[in-house]
Amino acid sequence: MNLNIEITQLSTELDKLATFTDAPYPAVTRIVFSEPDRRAREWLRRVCADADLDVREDAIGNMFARWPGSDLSLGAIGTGSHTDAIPHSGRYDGTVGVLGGLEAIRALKDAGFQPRHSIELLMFTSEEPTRFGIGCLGSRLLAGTIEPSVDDTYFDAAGRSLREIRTEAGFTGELSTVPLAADYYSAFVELHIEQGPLLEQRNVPLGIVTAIAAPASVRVLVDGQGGHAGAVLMPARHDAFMAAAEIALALEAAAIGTGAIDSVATTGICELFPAAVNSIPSNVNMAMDIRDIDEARRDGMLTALEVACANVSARRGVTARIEIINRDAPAKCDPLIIAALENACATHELAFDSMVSRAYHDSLFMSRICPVAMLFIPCKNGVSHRPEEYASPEALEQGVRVLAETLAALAS
Ligand code: HGY
Ligand code: MN
Ligand code: MN
Repeated sequence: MNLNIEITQLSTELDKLATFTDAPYPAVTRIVFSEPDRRAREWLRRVCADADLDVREDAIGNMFARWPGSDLSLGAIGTGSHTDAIPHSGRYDGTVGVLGGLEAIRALKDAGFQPRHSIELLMFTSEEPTRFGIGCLGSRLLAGTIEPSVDDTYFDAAGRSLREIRTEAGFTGELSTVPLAADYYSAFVELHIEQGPLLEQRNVPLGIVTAIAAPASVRVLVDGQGGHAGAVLMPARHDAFMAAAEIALALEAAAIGTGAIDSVATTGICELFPAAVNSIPSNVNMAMDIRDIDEARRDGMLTALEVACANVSARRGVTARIEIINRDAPAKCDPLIIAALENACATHELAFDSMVSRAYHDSLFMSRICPVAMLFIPCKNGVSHRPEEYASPEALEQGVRVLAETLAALAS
């Protein structure tokens, strides 16, 4: 299909979206339901309405912009991603899938394409775990993989509940209305930056994702004995931080020890109490991110963490509790959608690599209710979650073009 991708307009929109931020240029911070997030949502509603799409939002703030097809009895073809951004990050993570998806739809409309299946653009609420400690909140609720009761059990760092915060942002329906019927979508395709260096290193313009890694995140709460940094002698100490440090190192050893390159583990949060230089830490709160494309290996790392907590607790006279925040299965991408992406690449004579996604995405949870696949574009030096994050206009154009071609094939 002869598609005209308006890359200048897309780049302008990506730059506009980046102005909704709590961090100074060029960084982006857009935490879910914060002021920048709410202004970004308002802007995105307008931009979707300007493209003559039917826009609605659900009780958690997932946004749906629909291009009705000729046969409304068919499951829609979904595309989209997220616009929330972790602190001091970049302007392409997630937004490429939302605004690139919108541009793909506009290009199809301009080319006179008539979809049989409706095509629907999604902007998922809270893909990042920043505010509530768990990622993909909007897509998890859409897929029914977490209970609506999280409305009153998820709290942000200020102790405010999800219900209170989302209601204040104007989303007042019940979360029980969010889950979608299994046949609501017949396919979902997400365009995203690779967030890794492989495509750029191999000089390949596109990546077709075959599987998405299985993420788990846990809290480890260590309780020891505090005391005076000078008066308590070493043999008498039950230092919570030294125990926590051993546990964190044990987790790293477990990830390296699987021998598989897909095993990764990170201790991303470590809060000491009372956090005074001359006071032995009495309590430590850690949060750990554990992933692998192979679920059994991922669970092996969780078991190793449990063993380390028990051994270190016994030896150091502390207690270490593990709280599982999430422990998700991986996703296999759908062969038919992968084939449609491959055909679209061939149509436009664009090379691609087949690859796994080590980052999780909303597609991971959409895979619980419909067939999914993802299309990656390169990002400079593989950098993401940092202000230097960058995707070139050429990479964007190629990604949007193949996405549009794929959506047309799936919606015909
Ligand atoms: O952490 C992730 O994989 C995603 O970028 N939120
Ligand atoms: Mn991210
Ligand atoms: Mn993302």
